[in-house]
Amino acid sequence: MFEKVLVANRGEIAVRVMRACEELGVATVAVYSEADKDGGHVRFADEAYNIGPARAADSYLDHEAVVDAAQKAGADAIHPGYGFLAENAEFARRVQETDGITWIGPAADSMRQLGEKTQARSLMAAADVPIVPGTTDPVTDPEEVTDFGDEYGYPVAIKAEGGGGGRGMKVVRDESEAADQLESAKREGEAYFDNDSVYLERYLENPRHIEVQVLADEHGNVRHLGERDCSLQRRHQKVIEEGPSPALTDDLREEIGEAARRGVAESDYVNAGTVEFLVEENPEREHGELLGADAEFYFLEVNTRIQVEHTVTEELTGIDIVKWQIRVAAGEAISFSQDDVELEGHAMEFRINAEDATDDFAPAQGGTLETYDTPGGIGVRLDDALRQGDDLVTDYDSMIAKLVVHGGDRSECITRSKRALREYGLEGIVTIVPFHLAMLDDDEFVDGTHTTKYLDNEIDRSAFDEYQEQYGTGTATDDGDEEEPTVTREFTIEVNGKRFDVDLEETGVPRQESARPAPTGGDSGGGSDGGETREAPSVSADGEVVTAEMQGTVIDVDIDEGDEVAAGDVLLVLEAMKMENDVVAEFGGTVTEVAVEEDQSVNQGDALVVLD
Ligand code: MV4
Repeated sequence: MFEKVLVANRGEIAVRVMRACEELGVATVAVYSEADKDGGHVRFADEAYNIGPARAADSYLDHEAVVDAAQKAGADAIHPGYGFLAENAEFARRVQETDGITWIGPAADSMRQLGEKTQARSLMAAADVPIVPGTTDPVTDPEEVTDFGDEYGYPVAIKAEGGGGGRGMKVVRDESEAADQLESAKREGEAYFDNDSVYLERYLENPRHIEVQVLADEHGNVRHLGERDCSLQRRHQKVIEEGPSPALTDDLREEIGEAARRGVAESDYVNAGTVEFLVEENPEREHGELLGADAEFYFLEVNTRIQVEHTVTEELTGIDIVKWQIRVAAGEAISFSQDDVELEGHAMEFRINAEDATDDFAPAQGGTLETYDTPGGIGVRLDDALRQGDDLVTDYDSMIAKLVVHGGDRSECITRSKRALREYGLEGIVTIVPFHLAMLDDDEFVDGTHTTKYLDNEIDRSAFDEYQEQYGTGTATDDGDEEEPTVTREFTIEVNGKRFDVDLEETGVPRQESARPAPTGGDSGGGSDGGETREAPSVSADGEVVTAEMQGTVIDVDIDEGDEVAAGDVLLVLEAMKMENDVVAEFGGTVTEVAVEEDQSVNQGDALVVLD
């Protein structure tokens, strides 16, 4: 077994891998960019190395920087997580060829072979795995497209050889579109994947996305760990994944699982991977009716890495997939048989993205986790790397956590998921938690008849606004009414001996720049003291206004007018949320006005100091 593993990733997956290492008695090394210097994965690791600036290309994607850090740390293995370098065959080879460091993942050659979609299709066909009717050789001429359409019918999918995810696919609805779509697919393939080869498939109008977790070792053992249904996607991004699929009969489930195992056994694939399939949905299928062994399913692609949603399989089987990745890379044999793999109950994973579902899932532009109360209790797992007070890092993807819920069956899983999502106290950053609660009340989703098109083309989005209104957290995104920002404050009140948690909204809190006196009274009946009117501190001096980031009480003023301060100097201390918060100068300058004094209460946005 390894002594020390460097995790070449960030956020929740980095912590996930470190937890597996810790249980195996393996030391952990984190790498971080400037943007992540206060990151949760840095806190979690035994040691951490700065590998560059925020830009991923200069840090998390920098092959040499990662290998250098591993050598500096004396790591004897590298785990890539998902995203970043996880499916980069060139990096896998770079690590494989570095003495003393083992790559935790499939061999570079396997990545390359299965990453080329036509090679993958040929290999699967050889293993008697159904592939979508189409070509396994590239096509170059519009005639080939129209001949295919004449033989198999339209629509026809033109796919980039190097494609995957949501990129590199064009749909030809009739022969008149063939030439343009072929040209476009080749251009996109060249631009995105540096490979203009494209191939054809019959286009499936209503597919479900079913994927099978596989695990293989160097001793010829290949296991499948059941399927996950990832049909709820938005613009090719999965949002809720679950298992087992609510649409499959056990017969069809068994067929698909075995096909995945066969396909992987056909190649010399080693380590964890996922075989993706498209299953043709029956649009007339009623609630409770399942897709049987007569349903058509086809190989789509192989993901040669651990996936975000591996957690669903772990909760269903009790198998720690990441620990097995590490053991297999260290040369160990899989200790369980295929018959030992049993799926219990039902599990769902909710991706907690810092996005505003009422604003077309616009990613949050920033924010601080003022409140971070995590859900718990039976069947509730939270994979994250966050703690209260963390600032949102917006340099990378918007997913900040994964809520994974397990129940005895799908109904209990849904009920428990609603409970856990409502428990999740996330103030200061807008997230899609309200969206998830809306989905758990959506008939199509609850019936399990949604396909990969449902979220993009069919759902009624008005529910998102309603749920965000009721469960919304964090800073409201641009509501267009810049002049009247709203601050929500939580209070606990006691009436006749019974305690109630109430949210009070204060509208018209002064903006950061213009420290106007707060409205006397206003519709919230006053400020933090809940009833009297109060004057917010007002300033008139020239310079930048330093304002309160949160409601609180000034407990220490460290400067006077005329003082020279440098960036980072503490100007005053604000007591809020039972913590002492230093208010520091973000730039050097002269204090031209001090608008507050000790023991004064302030609201979020109130002027504190003016710096010139
Ligand atoms: C398809 C398809 C229908 N027919 N291929 C989307 C990106 C890439 N992973 C393959 N994808 C698809 N390939 C044929 N022959 C529909 C999709 C597709 C899709 C697949 C899985 C999950 C979500 C999807 C969203 C849109 C389209």
